[in-house]
Amino acid sequence: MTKTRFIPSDEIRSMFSAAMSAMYRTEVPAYGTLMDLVAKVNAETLSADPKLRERLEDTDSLDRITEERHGAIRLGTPAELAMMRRLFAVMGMYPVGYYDLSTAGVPVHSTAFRPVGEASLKKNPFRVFTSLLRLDLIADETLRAEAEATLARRQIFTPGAVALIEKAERDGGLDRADASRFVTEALETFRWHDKALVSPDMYARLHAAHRLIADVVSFKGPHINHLTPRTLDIDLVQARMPNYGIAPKAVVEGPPTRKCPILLRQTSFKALNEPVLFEDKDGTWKEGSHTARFGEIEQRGIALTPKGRALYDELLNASRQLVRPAADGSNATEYEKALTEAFTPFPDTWEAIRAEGLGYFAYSLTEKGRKAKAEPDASLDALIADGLVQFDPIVYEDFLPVSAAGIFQSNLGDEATQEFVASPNQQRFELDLGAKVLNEFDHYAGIEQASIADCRQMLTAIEAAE
Ligand code: OOG
Ligand code: NI
Repeated sequence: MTKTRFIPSDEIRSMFSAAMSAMYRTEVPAYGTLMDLVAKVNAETLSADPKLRERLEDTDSLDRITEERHGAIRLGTPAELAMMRRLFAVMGMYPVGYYDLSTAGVPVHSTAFRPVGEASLKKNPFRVFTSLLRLDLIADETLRAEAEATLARRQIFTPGAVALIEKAERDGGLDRADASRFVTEALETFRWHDKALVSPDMYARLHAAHRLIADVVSFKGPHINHLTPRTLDIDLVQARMPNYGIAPKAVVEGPPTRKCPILLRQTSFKALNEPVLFEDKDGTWKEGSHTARFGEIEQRGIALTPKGRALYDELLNASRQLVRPAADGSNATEYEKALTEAFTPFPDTWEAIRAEGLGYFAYSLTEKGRKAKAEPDASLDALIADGLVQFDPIVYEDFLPVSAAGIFQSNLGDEATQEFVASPNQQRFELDLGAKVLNEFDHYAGIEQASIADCRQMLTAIEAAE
């Protein structure tokens, strides 16, 4: 019997990410422009900073950056979320982290589906920020019931996609032909539909309750609402966007500009107003419009430990107490100044970030270390001081709730701020998802620990190898 040859899930993810990018490029041309700008800025940054290029090359991270992007979708029901988890699993993407955005006036909670483990991340780190609408946060009971009924009627996955998900689960993988069919079928779920599922009147009522509710409930599927390339210099891209005819949002979300980038900085351009047809009760199609899809870029820095993250949250809060960024950009300069000042207590050298236990690092042997031998009980600090071991920051692969809320807000129309009572409900989310989300801190700590163990093993086994 010939054994079926499954293709690696990492490869299916790469195929899917490329297909999604091609689709979005034709649907939202400004995304293509942004990709070109990012590629240019990245090339310039690398040629101006040979040391950065060398570290990225040595850690095998350079290739992934040009291919790297994340997207976002918003789902309407627990069943959609559960099936989406199974769909992403076929591509080696698993739910990591829980984000409650209700505090920020957005009636959703979310996770990020992404590859886990260093090898998979290096192959292709494609991730999708996935939100589930929380109808329980909608006060109007009639509207809630109507929204639920509309959502219950739609089927966002093609029968072909579902069949292939089941096949992959049953057999443990997909062969090349199935994988390629799977990518085509799965892509359908993320496509834009210009014919709404609801009447103009219902759209207006949903929209009045919250623009996000209208975005989720009115359509046949959870259109991908942005795709975000990764840049090596977000300030430069932000500054140049207007030259390319793109108007960026007022301020960059996340930490201030630093020598040693931490976590994640993001900026976006405003969502497009797109023509949509709504079917009236008499069966005629009425012209209308909807704003949902936008563009975003991000710069990723080091993943922080719980201690580092607590300091980040504290400093970000402190700066926001001083200046809250206005949507129209009128106080952008003051906000940036307050942010930079608030962050002075956060050390800005890799050595200090490491010494204070604020960030996660991957350890490797230096040139000297590769030829040396060390005592098994030598401390890591001693190995570093002796020049045998070096360390590189581990990239933050996840998201930030305050930033995500800022991105949501800037694209929902800035007047749409609405207050909800904070009500994180990770348990409910995991029940709907049908699985627990992975804790991102444990994951980074595991990568760090494994790199230390590798160094120690090589330093003590060197003679046997020679
Ligand atoms: C998701 C917004 C969050 C990010 O990069 O933080 C996000 C959305 O608007 O659906 O993508
Ligand atoms: Ni995003």
